[in-house]
Amino acid sequence: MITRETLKSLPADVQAPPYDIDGIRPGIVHFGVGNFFRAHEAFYVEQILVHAPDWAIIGVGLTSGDRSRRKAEEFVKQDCLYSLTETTPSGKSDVRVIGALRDYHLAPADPQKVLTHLADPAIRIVSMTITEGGYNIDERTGEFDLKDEAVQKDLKNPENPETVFGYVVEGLRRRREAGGKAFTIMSCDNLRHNGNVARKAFLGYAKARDPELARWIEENATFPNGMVDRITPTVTPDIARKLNEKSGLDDDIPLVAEDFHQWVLEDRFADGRPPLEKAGVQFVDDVTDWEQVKVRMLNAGHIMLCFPAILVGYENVDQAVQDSDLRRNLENFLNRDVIPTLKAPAGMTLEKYRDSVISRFSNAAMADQTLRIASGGASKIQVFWTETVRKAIEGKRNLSRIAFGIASYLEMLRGRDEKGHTYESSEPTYGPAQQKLAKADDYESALKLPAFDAWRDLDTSELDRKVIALRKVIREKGVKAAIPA
Ligand code: CS2
Repeated sequence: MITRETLKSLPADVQAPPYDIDGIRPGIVHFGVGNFFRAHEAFYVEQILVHAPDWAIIGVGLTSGDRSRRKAEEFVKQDCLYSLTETTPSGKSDVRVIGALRDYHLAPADPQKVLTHLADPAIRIVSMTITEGGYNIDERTGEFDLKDEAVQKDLKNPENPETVFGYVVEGLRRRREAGGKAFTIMSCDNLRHNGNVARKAFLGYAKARDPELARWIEENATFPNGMVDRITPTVTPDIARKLNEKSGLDDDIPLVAEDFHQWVLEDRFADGRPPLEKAGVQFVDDVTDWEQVKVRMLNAGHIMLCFPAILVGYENVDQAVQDSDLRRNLENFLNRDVIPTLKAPAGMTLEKYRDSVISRFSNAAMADQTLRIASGGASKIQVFWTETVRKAIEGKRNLSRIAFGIASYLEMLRGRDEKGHTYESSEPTYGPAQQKLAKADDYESALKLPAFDAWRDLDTSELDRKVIALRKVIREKGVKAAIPA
């Protein structure tokens, strides 16, 4: 366990927070305190607290259950301190203890406590990493899904919410009633136009709750779009042990991430913002081109690599990218399907970006997991591949690589690799009926899964035919035999 006491006698190579930890105060509430948030937003905020001590972060977890409770206990026991090890592809590492997260609440344990923070004028930003699928948008209509059970529950009992939408909107209602200001709602998820998606989601909920409140939120809150980037693996007990061995710390919640990190953000804040430019955040007027490149190359490439890699039996991303067949497929996908239909932001070359992505995937010191990348594949496919798929179908381009990606995803969902090992592929948005489709033996019925909803309005007959044929090849001859030339 590390505590405030530990900060007084850190091992020589471990950096301490560069500010007085008793002198910082919260200005941000963050929903979804996962590893990515801890290695990204918290890492950036950590560096500016020395200049602006009133932007520390209060974390909120929304899920109940044993795992969430254990996580909350671990955070609180360590006074929300944790170590971050940054590793370069050549294996060089740096360790620091991060103190920017100053408190952590499990919302279901004390909803009113969370609402009190959200109503507090000191909180000027509410940020979130709630996953690509967490915004409750129906891909077929593109609208916030009011029929969702949890949303319905919150609408019936809005002052005791359970969803992030319920919390944020109730927090804003209290601020309005007190004559206060709205806060900035800042999504840090890997979505194209994450701010616009958040806007649609929170206003969608607010309109159903109270149209006048929704109008006030629309006029007073802001939803900046941002591109976020840092590969942050899951920390298994084995990785945790190795990290501690190396750092000399005894951290119950250590973290590892690549040395690369990037955050491009629109400068639209409702009530001020931390001077994040001092930590390297790029503020721009329009983030569109940046996020397109990141999502359509890095994230899309990640799943194009990892779905088939899981079938081959690779556990780690660096092993997958060292495999010449899988790497060639990834390069062909980026070179032929993505780059020709993508616009580079000024000053960026897509070929260079591609090379950096491949080098980042090769970072063996992180032991990033193929199953982490594949988890939530249904939402990731829609967010990361849609643009490329739509452009390919509409432009009558070659569909083989996309079909191979989809066929690999569907075969991967069946939970058994080519060596006969079974694994758990997690699809949190699939209910029992969809799980059944995902495990079905035939090659066709899984094409009804919502993973492909975002292009269902197009004529997919050729794509579907190819997917079915490739699934057959994968099952009969192995995934490598199905890789398009
Ligand atoms: C990954 C991301 O889970 C995924 O699909 O592609 O978590 C990726 O590591 C981050 O977006 C990197 O910024």
